[in-house]
Amino acid sequence: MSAKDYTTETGSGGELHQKAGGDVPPLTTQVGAPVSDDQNSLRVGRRGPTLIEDQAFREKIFHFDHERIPERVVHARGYGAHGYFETYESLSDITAADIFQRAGEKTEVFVRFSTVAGNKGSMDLARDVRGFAVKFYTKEGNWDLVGNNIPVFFIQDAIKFPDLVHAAKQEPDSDFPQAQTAHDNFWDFISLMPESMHMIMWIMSDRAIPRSFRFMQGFGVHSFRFVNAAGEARFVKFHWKPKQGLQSVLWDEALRINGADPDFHRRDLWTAIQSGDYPEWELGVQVFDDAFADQFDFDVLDATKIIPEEILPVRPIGRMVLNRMPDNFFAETEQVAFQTGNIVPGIDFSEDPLLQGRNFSYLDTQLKRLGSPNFNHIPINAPRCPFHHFQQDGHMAMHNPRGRANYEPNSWGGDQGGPREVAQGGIRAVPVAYSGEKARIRSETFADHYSQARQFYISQTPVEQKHMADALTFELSKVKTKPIRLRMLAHLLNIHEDLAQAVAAGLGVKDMPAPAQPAVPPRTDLPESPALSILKNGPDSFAGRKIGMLLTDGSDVAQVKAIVDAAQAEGAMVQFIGPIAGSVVLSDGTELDLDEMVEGAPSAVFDAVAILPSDDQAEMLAKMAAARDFAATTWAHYKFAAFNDAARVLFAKAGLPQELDEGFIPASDAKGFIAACRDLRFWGRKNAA
Ligand code: HDD
Repeated sequence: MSAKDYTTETGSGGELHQKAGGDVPPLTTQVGAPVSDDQNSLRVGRRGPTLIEDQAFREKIFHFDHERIPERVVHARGYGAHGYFETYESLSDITAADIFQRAGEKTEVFVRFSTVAGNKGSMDLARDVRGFAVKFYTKEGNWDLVGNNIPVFFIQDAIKFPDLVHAAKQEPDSDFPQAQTAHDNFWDFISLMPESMHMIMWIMSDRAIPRSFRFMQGFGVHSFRFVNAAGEARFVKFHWKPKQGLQSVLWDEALRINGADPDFHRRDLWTAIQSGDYPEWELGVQVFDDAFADQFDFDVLDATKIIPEEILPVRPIGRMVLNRMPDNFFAETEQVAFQTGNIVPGIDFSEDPLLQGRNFSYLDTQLKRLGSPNFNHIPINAPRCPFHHFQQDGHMAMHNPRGRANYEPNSWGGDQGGPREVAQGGIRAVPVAYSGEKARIRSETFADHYSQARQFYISQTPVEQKHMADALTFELSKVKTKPIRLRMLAHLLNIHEDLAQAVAAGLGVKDMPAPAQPAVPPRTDLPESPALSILKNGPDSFAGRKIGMLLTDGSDVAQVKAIVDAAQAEGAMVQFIGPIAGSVVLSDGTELDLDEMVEGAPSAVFDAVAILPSDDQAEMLAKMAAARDFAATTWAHYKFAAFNDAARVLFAKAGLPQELDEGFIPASDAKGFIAACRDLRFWGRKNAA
């Protein structure tokens, strides 16, 4: 066989190296010329140099060299999905926004979830805020609600955003650490920015390590305005509530998940949507007028504050269903360009100085990232409604004005004159009256930095409070500069004595610093807000969750089937895990294909587990470190487990107590096991420890 035969005629893939024909389209160059050989560049002689006339080669390498675009300066790592928003009822009395006029109407949406600090290739389970950006393709233009899974922000004024992000990302000399705030620069900055304390409580809570995008809330953060057709304006805050309920992982699980599956959140969304288990969120609003704003304890223009739901309930106004993954990640998820400035008639900004600054940043950044002012010509960014304007030319211009007119006013009229302003409706700023001196100034109504931080802390369950203290201790333990740790403790003292003491104890600080000097005295009279706790707002079903079932050859088919059936009835999913990859032969001789081997699937990637070895294989399983770890971490992470008698051999070797607790349920009670799983974790084990 000649060399050419080897690489071209049969190819290295042998018979699988198909040629075009029938249903298989021809491979072509960018301009459509069919390619005869994509294995060998054009060269002189068998071993000679490559020829520059090989356009197919040059075009291919040229394009490859330019495949990358700059990643987002923040929120670089993200994952998107398509879906729709369905309006519950007409809101015409409070907003003219077309999307909220007709009950039952569906509007196409694209959502991108993200982490903030990590680079594009960083892991999903970083302790971080999650972006929750929604593009609504409404009949009157695209409306982007660019929010987070946390309702407050670190800073009050956009001018501090570059400092915040510089401090949070890798340190500039070493370029580490990646995707985490556990380092000196971040806490140095934060400890000098008391306004960040409320947000710090949220990111040190379990909100910053969600189990999946499907189980987290979203918030528009700022106060915006709704404006009705009569021009009457009210403030509005937006909330997304997952129908799936709230759920987070433990920090130790996050660390393990990052190793076992850095794409855990991506995979979760992908798998759920591809299997038809469409995640759903309800959109709710807090609507209030100037009178409410004036009497509220804090400034509604301050993005470091919430309005507790117990004071102003969230009114559900529609639901969002995500039901389709992008065809192509780059084309859609990477190139989608969200802008806070993208509002539609009936929605307006507020004067929140963070929002005002964002409105500049999001437009500006797209030019850097997408390379042309025509980024809205990319299909994912283009409106679905008709659009007409006189903007033209520029790199990659796909839509240019037709006809003679490319300016207005013009006297051409008719077909030639092009579009004109609308006489009614359209985007109109609410005519809010302002006066004052030009000054770089912060309102004194923004001065209370501790009271709502405390309110968040006292609204958590004891388990959640402990997680916050642990998270702060962990992060500050990575800070090498001792005075920074003390500065943080000084702030914590203004939030809650117990929290400060717990962190000080963890850090081995014996001489507690004096409390930080507050701009205004912190309040201790704000009541608990149960809506702020994850554990107080968990799901009432185990639907959408995942069970890891550890099996061996000879595992009892009836036990397996009973749990699979009960899980399916609940809407939960089961993955089969074995000592090695491939399959196991169950007690009745059926061969069951495995999803994972135990080395590749720690218990941390599951919401609950079933451990069902056969009597014969239990000893063998107990000799495997990964299997012992599987059992030990199931226990350590307070997970529910179904088990059989043979599993006790593994449990003994894994160091589990002989006396198991109610979180470990005999496999014979499959329904009881699934019902218990609705609580997600058996916290009784933690309390007993
Ligand atoms: Fe931002 C991206 C959310 C403050 C500047 N931001 C970005 C994304 C989300 C948020 C979800 C990712 C969008 C996507 O998936 O493409 N950002 C927020 C929230 C904030 C916030 C909820 C406070 C309430 N951001 C903020 C400030 C500034 C920016 C104060 C600048 C002054 N944000 C940006 C940016 C990004 C961005 C640089 C990076 C990539 C992009 O916009 O498209 O413009």
